[in-house]
Amino acid sequence: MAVGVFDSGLGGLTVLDAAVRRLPDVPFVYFADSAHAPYGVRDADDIYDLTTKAVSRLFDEGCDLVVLACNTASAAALRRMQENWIPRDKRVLGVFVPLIEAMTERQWGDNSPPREVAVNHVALFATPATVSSRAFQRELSFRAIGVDVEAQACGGLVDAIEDGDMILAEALVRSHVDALKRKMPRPQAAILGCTHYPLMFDIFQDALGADVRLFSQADLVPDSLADYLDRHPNMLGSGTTSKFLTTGDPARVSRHATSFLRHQIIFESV
Ligand code: DGN
Repeated sequence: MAVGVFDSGLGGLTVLDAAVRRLPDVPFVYFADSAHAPYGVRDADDIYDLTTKAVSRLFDEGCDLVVLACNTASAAALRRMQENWIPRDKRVLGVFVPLIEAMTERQWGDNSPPREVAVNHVALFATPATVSSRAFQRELSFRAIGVDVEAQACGGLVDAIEDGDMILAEALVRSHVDALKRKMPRPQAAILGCTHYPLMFDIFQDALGADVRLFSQADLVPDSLADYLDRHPNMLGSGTTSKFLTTGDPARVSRHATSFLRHQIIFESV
């Protein structure tokens, strides 16, 4: 049994790549719903339908555990899926909780009441759908009080990264950081709330300034996945090799993924 990793496009590869380095013996199946990307401009029902379809496909591949390496899907679909859709013998994990646990310095699964934390001026950079869902603020409110979150919807950034247009992507990062700073001049920490954005980590850090602590899911999710697998070894088997599926054109997606991660990745059609 492999672990499933889902994203609407290539962004989840930033999480997958780090997870493969952290868990080299675990086989993964990556699903990129490239034909329907970006999700960040779709409505919540649409995102729910597309996400459940993709996750079903990963279940069919034998993945009992699926990571939604997509904040937009985690924000718009995960709670609804957990309420009434996921079969008893399967698990679907999102990418918000590891981020919030790191930011609030909590151990995995610490369900004690919300409390004051060290960082209280936080910038959130995410897709328009993630920002308008306010899912980050909701999850944060279960764990921390008194945190002022200023969110910046980074319109256009996922498209620029998917197209490999790094000049446009850099210009967009700088203009979105400027827009955020007009609303919150001195954030203490910043959250990259989209799995595409770790590819622009250095540009975000440069635009924000070295004193702003930047949290990226590519750094945090692999450790929490390793921790989860330690506690749930039944979610894992052996014997499969990793594979990459896409609803888009596999040649084009493979080309972009390869230049994205700087090593060869070959996608197959779903
Ligand atoms: N990588 C996805 C996320 O984390 O939100 C981007 C989603 C999209 O399609 N815009």
